[in-house]
This record gives sequence, structure tokens and C-alpha cells, in this order.
Amino acid sequence: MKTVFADTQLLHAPRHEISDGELKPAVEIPSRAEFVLKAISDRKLGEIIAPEDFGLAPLQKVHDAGYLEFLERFWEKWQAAGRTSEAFPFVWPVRSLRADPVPNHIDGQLGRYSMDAGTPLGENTWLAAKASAHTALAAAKIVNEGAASAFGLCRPPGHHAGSDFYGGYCFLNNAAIAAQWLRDNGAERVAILDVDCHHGNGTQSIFYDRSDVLFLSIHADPREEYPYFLGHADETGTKGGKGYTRNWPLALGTDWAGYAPVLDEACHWLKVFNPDYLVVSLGLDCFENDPISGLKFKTEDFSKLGKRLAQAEVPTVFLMEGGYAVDALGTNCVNVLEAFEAV
Ligand code: Q9C
Ligand code: ZN
Repeated sequence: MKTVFADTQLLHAPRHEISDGELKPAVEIPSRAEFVLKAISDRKLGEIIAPEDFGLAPLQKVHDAGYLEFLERFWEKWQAAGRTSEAFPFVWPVRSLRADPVPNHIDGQLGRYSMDAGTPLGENTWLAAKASAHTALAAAKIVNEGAASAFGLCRPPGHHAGSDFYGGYCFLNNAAIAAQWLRDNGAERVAILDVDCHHGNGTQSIFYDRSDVLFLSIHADPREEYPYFLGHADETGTKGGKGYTRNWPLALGTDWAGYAPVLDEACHWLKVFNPDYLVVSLGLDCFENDPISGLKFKTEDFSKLGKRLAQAEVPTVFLMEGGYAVDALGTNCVNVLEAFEAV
């Protein structure tokens, strides 16, 4: 299986995040990608290639123009305001406040275009996020050209980012951008299966009223786990998209034995939908030793996941999402990909 990765993705190197009432060391860090790259070459998964430049058009099909401009201009405005460190928002247009007009002040813009204060935005975030999206697009293109699968080593991740907001370490929704690009390049139906431990709220919201992109997500119950405000079982789509979103919130502590039947159910709906392509939002944070997540996969369970996904027999684009147990990240990730290819 080919892997796509751009060195530019390493330039987003956050120092801290706001967590547990403290400024703690950031967990979505460049070494995540480096550990995965090392496992890919150690285990000879296949060639690692850099993405071509897809420009902004495929990003603009998914994201709000004002939001993209905010990301692109952020650092220049932040510096003009005399700020030198990475940024965190601290005020949001929640119920009874107005999201529009978009404020002129950079602190107002940070709140308008974000969902949490746990996602540091820095000098090179835009460049790295854009490269991560181009990595997703290049992986989609490989599969669109006939390969059975490809892996986009996306980092920063994407599935929490909505059309006009960032959060959960995500800035551009790589899976949504790839799925939309596949739709625009010949596919009639694209399915997204999100197996990150956290609900893919951004991806769900982008496609919630559409029937051409199926969104399936298995994740820790949002009553107990980030992102807290989306991902319940009764969210199934709206308008023409009714029935084209499905969520399986799981109890904290769910292991492979509890997960496997739910994955079978998701694969059933995948089969019913009969997509041209499958995009897997591949979070590795269901791992039992992940520092921030509540599910209990063992290392060998990631191989079982890869094997089950291969049985769907759909050309598949894997895009990395979360996973923060850095020393095990490469092994767990390649376990999925290698088992997928072995079927
Ligand atoms: N005390 C992804 O996996 N909150 N994002 C962590 C820890 C944010 C995870 C708080 C979790 C976001 C892509
Ligand atoms: Zn996650």
C-alpha cells in the first residue's frame, strides 16, 4: 500500500494545550507522524510519496471562505496585535450571542472560528494543515486511479473541523475534503467510516443533509468523552440526508469483544449503501494505553479491524486521525493497514 506524506506537515509543532485546568504539553505533536513513518518503512508496507499541490479549490468545496481566509491570515494578524506565542480562543458565540457579523478583532475571530480552547494555533499551522489536506487528496487520487487502497498520513488530523471551525487538534477536514474530491472526480457514492475514539463531529456536520456521502461513526459515548456535544445514536441525518448518518456511541472501557459486533453492523450499512469508495477516518486512539481516550483496543485488535474492513471489498482511502500513545502509534497503525492488504 502506498503512503502519502509531506514534510511540511511537521511544521505545526504546538507546545502546549489547555487541559485539566493547566497548560500541559501538547499531545498532537510532529513525532506522531515520525513514529508512523518509521513503522511503515520498518515493516515495508510500501512506498512513501509526497503529495502534489492541489491548490485551494478542493478545500473551498468543503470549508467556508471566511474561515479559510482566517486560517491563512491568522499569524500575520496575531503578530500585528503584538502576540508572539501560539494562540488559544477564550470567548465563543454560544446560545443568544451572534456568530455574525464576524468580529474584526483577532480574539473575536479565534472564538468565531473554533469549538474549543484545547487546540493551539501557531505560526505554521495553516501550512501544515493545508499539506495534510493535500496528503488526503493525493491518497484519494491513488485510489481513484485504480489502487485497492492508499494511506494518507494526515497530521494535523481533520475530523473535528467543521465547515467554519477548528477544534480537537483539527483545522481542515481531510476526510471530508477527500470524499468531496472523489464525488467531483467520478464517484456517485462515497462512504466515510470513522473509527477514531472521538466522534467525528465536523465530518458529520458537513454531510448531515446529504445522501451521496454516507457517514458512519463508532466512538466513545459523547456523554462521557470529547466532543461531548455530538455523536449520539439519534443523530441520523436531516432533509435529503435522513438515514445517511449513523452513530454508535460505546460505553467507556469497551474492548474488541464489545466493538466487533458494532463494526459488523456498520459494515452492514456500508454494504447496503454500495459506495464507489470508502474513506476511513483512522484514529488509533481506541488503544488501551492511549493517554486521552476511553476505549480498550489491544495492539492485535488493530489487525482485526484492518481485516474486517477489507472484507467490505471497497476501494479504500485510509486517513490518519487521532492516536496519542506515540510509542505504539506506528505499530497499531501499520497493523490495520497490513491486515487490510493481506485479505
Ligand atoms: N484532557 C482527535 O483525536 N481533548 N482529537 C483532550 C485531554 C481533545 C482529540 C483533553 C481531544 C481531541 C483527532
Ligand atoms: Zn480522537
